[in-house]
Amino acid sequence: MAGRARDGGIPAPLAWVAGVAAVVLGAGLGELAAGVVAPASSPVAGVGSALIDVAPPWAKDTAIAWFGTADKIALVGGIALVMLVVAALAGWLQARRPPWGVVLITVFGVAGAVVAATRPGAVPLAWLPSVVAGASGAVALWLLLRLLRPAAAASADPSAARSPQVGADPPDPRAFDAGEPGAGATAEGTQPPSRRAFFAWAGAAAGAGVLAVVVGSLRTTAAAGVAAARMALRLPTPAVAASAVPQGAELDLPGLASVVTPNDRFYRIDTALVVPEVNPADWRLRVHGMVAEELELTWDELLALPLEESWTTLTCVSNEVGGTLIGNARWLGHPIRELLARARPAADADMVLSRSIDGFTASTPLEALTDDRNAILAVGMNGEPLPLEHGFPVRMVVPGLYGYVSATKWVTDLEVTRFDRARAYWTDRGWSERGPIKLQSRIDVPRKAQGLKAGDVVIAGVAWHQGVGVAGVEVQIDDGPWQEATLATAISDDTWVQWSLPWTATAGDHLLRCRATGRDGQQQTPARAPPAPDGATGWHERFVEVF
Ligand SMILES: Nc1nc2c(c(=O)[nH]1)N[C@H]1C(S)=C(S)[C@@H](COP(=O)(O)O)O[C@H]1N2
Ligand SMILES: [Mo]
Repeated sequence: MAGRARDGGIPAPLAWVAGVAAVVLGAGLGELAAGVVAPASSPVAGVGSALIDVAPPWAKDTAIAWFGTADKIALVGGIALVMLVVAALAGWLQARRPPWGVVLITVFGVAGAVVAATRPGAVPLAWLPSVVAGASGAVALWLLLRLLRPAAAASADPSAARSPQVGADPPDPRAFDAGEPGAGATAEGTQPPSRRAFFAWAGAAAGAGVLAVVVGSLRTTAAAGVAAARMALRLPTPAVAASAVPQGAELDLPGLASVVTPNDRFYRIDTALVVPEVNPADWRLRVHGMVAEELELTWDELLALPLEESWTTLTCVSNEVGGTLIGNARWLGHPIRELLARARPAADADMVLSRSIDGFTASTPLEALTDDRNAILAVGMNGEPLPLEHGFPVRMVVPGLYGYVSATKWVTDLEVTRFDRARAYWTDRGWSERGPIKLQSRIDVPRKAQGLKAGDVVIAGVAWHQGVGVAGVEVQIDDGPWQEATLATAISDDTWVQWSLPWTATAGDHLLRCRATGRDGQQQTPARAPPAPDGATGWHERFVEVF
């Protein structure tokens, strides 16, 4: 009987409910606080961002392979799930071994605060939302279980409920009434509090938590002055305009990726769980390191420089053969080579380490930024200011290199250095130091689950070899001869190009394959390689069923 008195006799499911309700309230208040302080200081976002940074490369690959660009939603969902499990555990601990449940929640709050405060770019109050979350969760759990204790003790030993001496944590039945939440003590002080009151309070706590999340996210949106600043922007007219999309560049086939990718359909890959909000008025770019002259550039100074437009197809190194982590846009920006010419890099420098406001870094060969390709500090994408998630206000775009070694979004710092002196974000995680984009081609149509009817159809897709250009694409149907597809007109050697081949499809199962040839004569290798460490290779194959 002594053991029963110590654990208060609270059934485990009630303890779990108490834990979950307390943590939902705490997490909700934490998100609300983050809405006021800074979105990136949210406990969930802070822990998520830290997880992204410490995750081993295989975990990142798996996340992208499983969830694609929904990897962040999956991560947040995973964190929420873990939090619920920990919450239930905390409830159970607090019922069985007080005060360890409260301690557990407090420890998580403190850990969250440390993580949030030490993130790159953390605001001074970044620790606050986690402290709010931990403290309110811990207090809520303690109060909720106090509600149950007299009831549990009463059901274990009716006479004991009237004695305040029962249990390690002497409950005061008078303080907790069986009535409505907030009703306070009534005359019937010796009545054991009911579970109804517990459920009402637990429900109220969880409901308040959910409400706080909603209000917190509204606050965040309202506070997004950066989005408003972006909307109000008008970009200068380019000093050098991009070529128009040539006639015949767009085959306009249903299911085929359009030759220009609209901004809202452009793939997004980055480590930023919360999109950094950089106000153009506060933006600065520092150019420093192995240079004769350090530079600092403001937004107004950048816009006053001659801006050039160019077409570049951006590609992610994580793109699998046949994958969709690739897009083509018309970028507006100032050539990085001009800035570097002003800064005058040392003769033995061979790399530029670009850094974003959130601490991400990329190592780009100095040569790729000083030769005559269109390596730019971009401010515009398809005729608009960069969307926030694509690096507003300023990012890098470098034709011919995978994004992880060149396309730094929210860029604020260029350090001229050497490959043997500094390492970039993904290089530290096992990816190749350099990342030239590999020659690739992809079949877009016919689609797998299309329900293709026998007869005349078109096989079509895209091919790319940025910086070099694509000379041709061949298609093989089943194990027949390789047939030359017709290339659409390429916008430039830095963009992908569409291709097509008419096919009289016969009923049955078929295997389609494609391979490209570069303008330099290189043929796309059939050797299959995974994305890590420097980009996938192999031929894209697609099975189709024809009825
Ligand atoms: N600040 C920052 N910039 C970044 C990244 C990042 O994680 N953080 N990811 C890079 C990678 S891996 C790619 S493929 C491109 C993707 O650019 P997009 O999201 O605009 O398509 O951004 C690059 N720039
Ligand atoms: Mo990438």
